[in-house]
Amino acid sequence: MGHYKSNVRDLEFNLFELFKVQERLGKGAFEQSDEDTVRGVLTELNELATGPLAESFVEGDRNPATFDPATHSVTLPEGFKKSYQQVMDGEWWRLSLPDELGGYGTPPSVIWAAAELMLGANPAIYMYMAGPNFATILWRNGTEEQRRWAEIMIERGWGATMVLTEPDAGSDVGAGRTKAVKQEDGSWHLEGVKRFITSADQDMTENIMHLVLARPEGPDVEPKPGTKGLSLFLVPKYHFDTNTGELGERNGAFVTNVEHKMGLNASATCELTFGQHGVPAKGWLLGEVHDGIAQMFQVIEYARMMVGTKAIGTLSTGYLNALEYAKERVQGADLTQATDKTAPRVTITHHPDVRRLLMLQKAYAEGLRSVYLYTAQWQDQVTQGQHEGTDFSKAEQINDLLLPIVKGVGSERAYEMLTLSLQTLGGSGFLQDYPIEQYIRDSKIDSLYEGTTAIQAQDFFFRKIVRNNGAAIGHVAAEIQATLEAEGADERLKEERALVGRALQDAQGMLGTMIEFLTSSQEDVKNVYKVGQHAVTLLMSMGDLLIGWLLLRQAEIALAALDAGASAKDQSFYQGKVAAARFFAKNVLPELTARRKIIEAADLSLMEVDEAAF
Ligand code: ST9
Ligand code: FAD
Repeated sequence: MGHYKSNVRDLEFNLFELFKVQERLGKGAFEQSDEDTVRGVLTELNELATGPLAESFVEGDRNPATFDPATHSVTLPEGFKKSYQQVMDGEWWRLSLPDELGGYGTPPSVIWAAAELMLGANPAIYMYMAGPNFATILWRNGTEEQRRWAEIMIERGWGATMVLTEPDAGSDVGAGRTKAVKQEDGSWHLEGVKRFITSADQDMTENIMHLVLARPEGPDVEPKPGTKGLSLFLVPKYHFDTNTGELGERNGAFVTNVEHKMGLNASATCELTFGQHGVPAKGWLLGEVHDGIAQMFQVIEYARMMVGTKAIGTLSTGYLNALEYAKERVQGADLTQATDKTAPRVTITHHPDVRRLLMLQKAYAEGLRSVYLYTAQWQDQVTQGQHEGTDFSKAEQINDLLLPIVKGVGSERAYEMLTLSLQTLGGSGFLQDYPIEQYIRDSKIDSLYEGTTAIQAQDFFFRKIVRNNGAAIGHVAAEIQATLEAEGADERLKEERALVGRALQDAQGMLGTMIEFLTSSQEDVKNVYKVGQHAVTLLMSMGDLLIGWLLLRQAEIALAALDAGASAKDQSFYQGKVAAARFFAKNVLPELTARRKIIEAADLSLMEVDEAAF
């Protein structure tokens, strides 16, 4: 058996029982999909994920991507390349393409459920599959000729990268100095050094299209500071015939280093140098100058969702591995017989503390899965609206609001809970005989790249709530309130409903206080520090609230299914849903009250501490 333990039953539960994707299938943008095709996609991908994809997960870790400085090239381990080829040959990347580029008309919620299987089994492989997906950015924003390039990228299975970060420009992308100088033939020559670029070289595809943010320079270009002065350039590794895609000369973008990392070792993280090796690094502007950051955010939004889903998928397999171990490991006597030295030894699932560890992991894994799929079902509505020409702005705003929760909360909680997965195994968890130590190393990156948690928290508060005048968050709060006040709600969940209600009040209280801090910063600018200090607490609390609410909705469905006489196989599944909702409501949600008090008591003392005193 490979390392990867999927949870297709829970994916189907979310898609069909909770978010009712079947009601959106077979019409409009999703004309081509029906319930059978969706279940078929999950079944087939599950086989691929648990088999060939999972197979090279360990090999990719123990034999990281290697770099040859003489040829500026990266080589990946053979087993890993085989897994990549299998998923590419299956054309699974088509799932996320629009119809006109050969997609299947699959709803985003189904695409993300499918993505969880690949990301949980072998995330680095998924990340190398960026080419066809990033081609859609050319398709959406490019000239007619660049749209042909998009087709070529897909037809020939090229790789692709997103290139923002520089040594002095990480979170602060606008500090980037890489420049692009306009040439008479309409192309641009790029000069500069980018770092930490994922998949900037590999030996699996014939070409790589780099999507690079650089500062344009030319007689008719007005320089602008910060992110608004950046443009997006298409910089291929090899030049190519723009009709046929046939490769030409090597372009002057060379990988000049590959990082040695804590985890995710199969994914090559590269320094990428432009125009410093005697060959100009030629790029072509996408769309208009200074549109770069907005265009790049089309990629970033997708990638932030991907990172959250990766973290959550990893937590799920971590939990299921821990559960399997706990069911078999015999150690100690039942606590009620602890003083009887002759009492029979029991499996560790009998110990209250192990149950605490397991139920926390389960509640977060299944709650967070619902959070990303709840987000994705708003993306379904965006896609449908775009197709029908109807107003989809509400769905778009709610999706935007939820992305920092999927990314920021998903990555932080997954990492935290994975340490509990490891803890469940005792000393064995520390060994490489089990996958959990690798899960922890591989998932730590998720709270860092694509914007650290602090950046997600600020995005959530300033852009997604304040700038949106609270419209999207107001809508989500109203949905939660509707669940709490629903007529005929199950009495057996009365206590849990009250606890979710209390958490909603606490979260609203936190937000109200943070808005007061912001408002008062107009009089004393330093008050904005209070927002900065507590933005992550707010983000995490909103995440917990969403999880508690979605687990409650899951429990309501589960109780109804049990009442209706669920099959023997499904009974434990549904009982588990009720147990997770109860546990989370009673053991996690009350923490929000304390966090609210902490935020209400915020002051500036932290900012007044002399740096030397740290
Ligand atoms: C990275 C990559 O880390 C990690 C790995 C990636 C691997 C990719 C692999 C993908 C695989 C795909 C596989 C597909 C397989 C398919 C299979 C299918 C089944 N939303 O606030 P301002 C824009 S990459 C939207 O003033 P500052 C907006 O245009 C590196 N847009 O910002 C705005 O203008 P306006 C990641 C947003 O103070 C403009 O920016 N690095 C948003 O100038 C300026 O906004 C980072 O993420 C948003 N949320 O700059 C950097 N926010 O306001 C993190 C901004 O007029 N740092 N815009 O609309 C930040 O995000 C900063 O906050 C900052 C600040 C740079 C935006
Ligand atoms: P810094 O920005 O220096 O942050 C350091 C600390 O300060 C963090 O805790 C951060 O939260 C905090 N901080 C910084 N600014 C603020 C602020 N304004 N408010 C509050 N806190 C703040 N980049 C790409 O362009 N393409 C890629 O493909 C890519 N892949 C990557 C793969 C890996 C494995 C890694 C490690 C990085 C990758 N990156 C990529 C870069 C990644 O996006 C950055 O590392 C990330 O955005 C953070 O930037 P930084 O590392 O410079 O940290």
